Parts: sequence; C-alpha cells; structure tokens
Amino acid sequence: MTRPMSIPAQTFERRNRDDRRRSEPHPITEDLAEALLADQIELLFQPQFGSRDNALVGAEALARWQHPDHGVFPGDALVAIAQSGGMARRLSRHIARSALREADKWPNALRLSLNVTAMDLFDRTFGEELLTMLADAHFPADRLTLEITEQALVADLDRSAAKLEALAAEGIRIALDDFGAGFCNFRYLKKLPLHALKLDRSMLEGVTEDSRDLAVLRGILAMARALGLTVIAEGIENEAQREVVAREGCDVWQGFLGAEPMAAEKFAALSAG
Ligand code: G
Ligand code: MN
Repeated sequence: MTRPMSIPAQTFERRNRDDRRRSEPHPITEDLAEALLADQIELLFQPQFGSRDNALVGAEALARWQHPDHGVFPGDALVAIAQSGGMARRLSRHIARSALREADKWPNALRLSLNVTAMDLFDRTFGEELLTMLADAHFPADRLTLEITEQALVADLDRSAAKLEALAAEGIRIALDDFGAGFCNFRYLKKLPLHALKLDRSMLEGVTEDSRDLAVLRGILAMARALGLTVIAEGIENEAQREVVAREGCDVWQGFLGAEPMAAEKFAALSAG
C-alpha cells in the first residue's frame, strides 16, 4: 500500500487562499495542474454487491493522487486542492471521463457511481458535458449514478433540485451520499429527485451489537421503502454487518468485506467473472 497523506488537505486549502490573495499559487496546486495534464490522477473502483445474492452490481469510482513527495491524496483532499487552485472543473471532468472510459469495458449490467460536488452541480455546463461524455462513451445514462453529499446541496435546495431533475430526466440515477453523517436534512428527501440513499458507514458501525443503532437503521429503511428508494450500505467490514444489512433490507452493500477500492484493470477482470 502507498503511504498515507502526511499533510492534511485543509493546510493546503488555507495556505492557498492566503496565497491567492498574494497571487502566488501554492506549489501543490501547480503539481496538481501538471498531474492532470499528465493523466496521473488515478481512479480506483470499489465493488458494490447485491444484498440478496452478493452478486457484483457495480462500482464507485474513487479518485486519488499519488504525490511524489506528499504521499497519497484521497478524493476529498484532491477536490479541496483543485478547488483552491481553480481546477475543480477540470478535475471533475477528468474523473468523469476516465471513469466512463473504464466502465465502458464492463459487462452491460454493471453500474458506475460517480461522486459529484456542489461545484459540479452548480456549474452551468457540467450537466450538458456529462451527457455528452455519456454519449461519446456510448454509456447508457441509467447505468450511471451520481452520488451527491448533503453538503453539496445546502447552498440552494431549489436550484439543486432543478439541476438534478434535468439529469434524472435523462435517465441518470441520483443517490444521496453519506446519509446520516451530516445534518440529515429531511427536506432533501422530500424535495430532490432521488433514486437511492447511501448510508454513511457510521450508520452501520453499531448495528450488530447496539439495539439503538439497529433501531435507527430500521427506521431509515422503513422511510426509504416508503419513498421507493434503493438503499446502499457503505463501510461493510465484517460478515455480521453484511448479514444485518441483508436481513433488514438494504439493497446493495459496499465495503472492505467485499473489496477495497482497486485499480481499474483489476475491477475489469473481476467484472468479467
Ligand atoms: O463516502 P465515500 O463513499 O466517498 O467513501 C469512500 C472512502 O471510504 C474510500 O476512501 C474508501 O477507501 C473508504 N472505504 C471504503 N470501504 C470502507 C470500509 O469498509 N471501511 C472503511 N473504514 N472505509 C472504507
Ligand atoms: Mn461516495
């Protein structure tokens, strides 16, 4: 394994805002610009499995960057650096394009999940470009799920809903990501055109031994069923957790028990059976 990131992303973000005021880009943002040009942003794919039969159903694309001096930056740190360096659009498009290129090699039934930020959502051309990328990759829109975090939506719920509705109208599926980790604003569930709820791993941590945790999970699953939402459990690390989520009716699971995020070639091999 690569060594972990040694410097927190916020350090760069804060430094970089200051730097920008002085019109000096932080070296790390320059490195990222180069890495983007050189196609050095790596995409890993973490398998997702059906809860009924544990069959492979798709993968979530996770970006990461192996910096020559600072170690590995996972997706969220990468996005923070890109945003502070004014490269968020380029990064998002790069990730979407690379992920679709890989997913095109998979068998037809498998789905691709992409993480989308608030910036993407409110970017005037993101939706349009995404549809063009889908068309170019001959990838059916209904095999793509966009995972949106709650933070991405707080800015302007009505506008978020409108943006997402336009994408959903094209067949793209929308999942609310990290559910249970943030503010859990239930208005999201009422207002947004959602297809799926992705439970944060903190929602699954205690379900095997704590009756309160289990009660919360059951309540959320009842609500999701009433809303007709698919439920994805993330961060499944052991068999006991997997049994609980399958028994309680989560549709899909993802986590280290199944597989860690893996290189594209490895996932392609896995998907080929
Ligand atoms: O919330 P999001 O889906 O973006 O989280 C993805 C991150 O979670 C990745 O960095 C991945 O390595 C990590 N991850 C994936 N599966 C597990 C798991 O089972 N347990 C833990 N602790 N982390 C996981
Ligand atoms: Mn996600």
